[in-house]
Amino acid sequence: MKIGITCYPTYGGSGAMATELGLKLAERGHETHFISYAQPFRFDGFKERVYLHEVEMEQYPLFEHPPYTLALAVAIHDTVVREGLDIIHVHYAIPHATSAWVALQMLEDQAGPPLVTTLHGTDVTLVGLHPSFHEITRFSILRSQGITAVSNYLKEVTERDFGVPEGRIRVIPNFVDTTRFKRDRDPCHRSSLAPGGEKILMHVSNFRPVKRVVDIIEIFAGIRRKEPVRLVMVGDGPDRPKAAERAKELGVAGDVVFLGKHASVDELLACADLFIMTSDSESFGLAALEALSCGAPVVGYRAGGITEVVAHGEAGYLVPVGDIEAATESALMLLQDGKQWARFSEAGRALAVERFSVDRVLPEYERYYAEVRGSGEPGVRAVS
Ligand code: GMT
Repeated sequence: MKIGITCYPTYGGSGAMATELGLKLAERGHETHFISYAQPFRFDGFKERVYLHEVEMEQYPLFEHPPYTLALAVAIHDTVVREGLDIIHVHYAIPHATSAWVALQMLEDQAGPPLVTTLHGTDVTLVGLHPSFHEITRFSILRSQGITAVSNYLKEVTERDFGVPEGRIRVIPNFVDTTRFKRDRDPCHRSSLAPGGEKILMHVSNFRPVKRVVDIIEIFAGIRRKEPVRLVMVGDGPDRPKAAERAKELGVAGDVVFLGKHASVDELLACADLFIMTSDSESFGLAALEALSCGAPVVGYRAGGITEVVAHGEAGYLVPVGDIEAATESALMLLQDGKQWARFSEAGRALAVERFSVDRVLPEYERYYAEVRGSGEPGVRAVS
């Protein structure tokens, strides 16, 4: 199959997942065409059957906000025509589902490939709810021949808040490459991240307000009082300065490392003893899954779809949003009890392998593509 994939190339779960999916599909013999405004951050090096079509955008002084949505529509349209795509798969509804719909309309009487939209999170739970986006997001989701959501939670929220009829959304969870995301890698960065042999607490995100990274610093300070531990913060975003400032105020800045954005998080997660995720909303929590695959138990807030990923009391602990004390205690319990830690570490790895591995999830996408393609409606005309 020739598959067109549109995603945000920037640091974030939806772009990471879309890229991993495209690369894995190519490994399985499909042809992947990424259509994006830059090279997706997890796509490096030459890969057979993988192509990148960059969205060209003309700068013009009149445009304070260049119309990216239109430029993307043209890029998708041109790629469909030139490459003869069998399917278009867009990740994150805004504005990708809309651009793809416009692209297919531009084909006029020609039959176009079906459009699959994967909902990832804030496209539905936050940004998509804003009055300036709600109606167009709803329209574009419903015009997609296939709609997937990364968790049951996200499916239910979409049905409720966007009036998507039951049965139209297929839940296909995110997946992890368990051969790459694993413990005990060589070379290991443990000695440079924790030169004193301390335990390593790790967080990976884009540091947006939804991630509540300041809470992580407070939880860490509580743990640090009782255990020799270092905090490794991977990623970057608007709340990084606030987190750094809080670390200084609490006197723990010396034990907090802000690494910035890293594409190879697998190398870093392989050294984590504990992963921490304090989002107040999380449709899935891809970074938590990648940590579990590396044998790092997860401590986090019980928010949205993360409960479908982290088995509470088996592979980690999920506490109420904002309960810094409970998160601190849970983390300490795991760090101080080697036997419990080993049990949780093993259970998390098993969960990743059995439920979320490439071999388990990728065929679900292949089957769904086949289903959507066989649905009879060529191109864009299918309506809810
Ligand atoms: O929705 C977002 O915040 C953006 C997106 C991203 O690109 O980082 O994250 C979402 O998609 C990920 C991949 O499916 C999920 O693992 C994250 O849980 C989800 N983020 C939120 O729901 C906050």
